[in-house]
Amino acid sequence: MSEEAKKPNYSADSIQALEGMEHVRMRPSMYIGDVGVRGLHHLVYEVVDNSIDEAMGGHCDTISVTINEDNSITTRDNGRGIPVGLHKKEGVSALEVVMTKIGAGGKFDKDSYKVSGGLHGVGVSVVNALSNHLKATVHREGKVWEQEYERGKSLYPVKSVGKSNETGTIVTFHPDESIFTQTIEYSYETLSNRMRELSYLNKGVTITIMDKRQKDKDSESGYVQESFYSDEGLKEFVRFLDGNREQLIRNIIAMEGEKNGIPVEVAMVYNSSYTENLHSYVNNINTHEGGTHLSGFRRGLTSTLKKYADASGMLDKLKFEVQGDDFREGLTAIISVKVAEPQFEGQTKTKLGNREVSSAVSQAVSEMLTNYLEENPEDAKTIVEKVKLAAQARHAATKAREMVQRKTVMSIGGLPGKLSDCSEQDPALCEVFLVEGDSAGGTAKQGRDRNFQAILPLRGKILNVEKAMQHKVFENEEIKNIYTALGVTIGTEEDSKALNLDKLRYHKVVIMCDADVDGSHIETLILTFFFRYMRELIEGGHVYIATPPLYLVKKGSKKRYAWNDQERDEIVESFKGGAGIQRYKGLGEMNAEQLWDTTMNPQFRTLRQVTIENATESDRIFSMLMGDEVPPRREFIEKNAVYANIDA
Ligand code: 0RA
Repeated sequence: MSEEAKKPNYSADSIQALEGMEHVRMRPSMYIGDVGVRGLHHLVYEVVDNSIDEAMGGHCDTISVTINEDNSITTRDNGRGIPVGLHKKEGVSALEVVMTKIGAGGKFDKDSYKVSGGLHGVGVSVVNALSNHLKATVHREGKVWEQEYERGKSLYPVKSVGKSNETGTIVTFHPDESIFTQTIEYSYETLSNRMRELSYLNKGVTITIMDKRQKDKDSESGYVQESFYSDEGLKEFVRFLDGNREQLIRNIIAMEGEKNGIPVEVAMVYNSSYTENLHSYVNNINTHEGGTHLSGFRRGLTSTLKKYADASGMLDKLKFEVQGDDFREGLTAIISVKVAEPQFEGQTKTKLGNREVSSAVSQAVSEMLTNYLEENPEDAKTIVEKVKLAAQARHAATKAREMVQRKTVMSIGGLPGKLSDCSEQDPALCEVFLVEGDSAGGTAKQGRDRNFQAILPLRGKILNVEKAMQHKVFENEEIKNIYTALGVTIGTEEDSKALNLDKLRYHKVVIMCDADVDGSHIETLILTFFFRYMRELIEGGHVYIATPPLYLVKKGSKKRYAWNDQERDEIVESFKGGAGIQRYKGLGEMNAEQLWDTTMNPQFRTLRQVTIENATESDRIFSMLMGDEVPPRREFIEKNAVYANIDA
């Protein structure tokens, strides 16, 4: 299909509204990304985006989102309300046009920063098309107006149902099960995280979320609910993100203003960790792949700090050059820009392409930092010291990193001795299992299909990269083995830490651990490593978690596996008494054939794909989890990753 045909149709007098709406139902992924968990939640963001737009225009300060008992969603705002008057060209109410015409959803005024690319900003009509029922209620012009729809088709003309001296829009929609076949169950956690994020990104707006499926007798409404309001915006966001880290300077450095007509907001702080922690947003959308605003930030930061450090003479004794990433060790920063016509590029369309944004951000950051350094000489000294230490550590790590690289570049001979490789040569067809422990590794090796499945046993607990300096990470034996086995190299011309996946040897990397506390911990450690050092691997959809069964239920020659207690009980019941239950405490308790049948055979296994739902939140949680305590991994997983059940 041509690029043109993939885009939603934005031209005003194009094919009929109906056809547009039907196209959304026919090809929903083109409009909302996918029809899984992500797309389902995207419907809510789409409506809330419109409310946020009202807030950004200064017309709205309160937004609420309610998950109803039946998984329908109600959003409310006190904005101007969707116009209800006659839309001359279409001959129906503007509300009906906004709700039923693809691409007409946008504002009629141009002073808002409505997103026109990426996945957001496709319009409420898309939500309408993908809902089996939607009701819009508008308070405007002294009245309450209403219209309902089924699968995007209006059931009656817009009608007035009462009086009101307020303004605002209320939308209740129920996602269509025939579109969202995987699930229509909303995650409170996911929505709540996004609402918190939005409140930091749009200070002064109160955003409330309520879950009518969950009772809470201590809350005002009797249901689980939270309310977010941020007075200081990004400053508070940075404070929240770094809540589990040790702050190195007295204040959070922040600026807000307009440069070359582009609204720019930045907040940053240094902490005692070794990780760089940058998050960037364009029109409230997290730009995972970065782009011009992020490179502008980096440039401004490097040049300003370098200038200051050089002038201070503190780096005079250093025998090598300080590099860009030295300035970012232990840095947590958020960059948020508003761009009228953003161009999104990259694999996931989350990389900002607009050239003019780079210098705007760079200038803003230079001004902000120059001021701060001048006014806070002690903090300035702390920062330069930190940069110096980072440079020295990097220098020490270079050797270790080169070892990893050199090994990886080598052909078969360089593969780790512990790797049992597969015979297939096409990476797209190959899988590697990272297996906890040598004994389970042995079983997996016997049980696998050696044509396309490779096994890499990992000894015990791998290094906690969250607490280790870079050179320790690259010196770690198990981690070196992972790099080498996967064929992943580090460092490009642009960025010494960037990942190179061109030579990735397996398109599926499966973490296979025991279903016990230790197994969970190891799984978390491996995920932390991937998140910090191979994030692109996760983003590319290459990381999976195997799900070994918890029980074997046996009666005579009848055998069935169960993955949870409920399944176990159902099987026991179906066997009508006399069944024996074996609880698998580890992979090692299964023989090769059982492991193949239940966990490795693509025909019967369930792999859970690891995706990063919210990088900012994941970051915070990894820093917390891998700090000094090791809380249960279950909790962490639920919060951090969306697992798509795939039977691949
Ligand atoms: C079109 C035009 C105007 C506002 C909106 C749509 C609007 C849409 C949504 C969706 C949820 N809440 C919303 N609030 C407003 C401009 C209205 C005017 O010019 O008065």
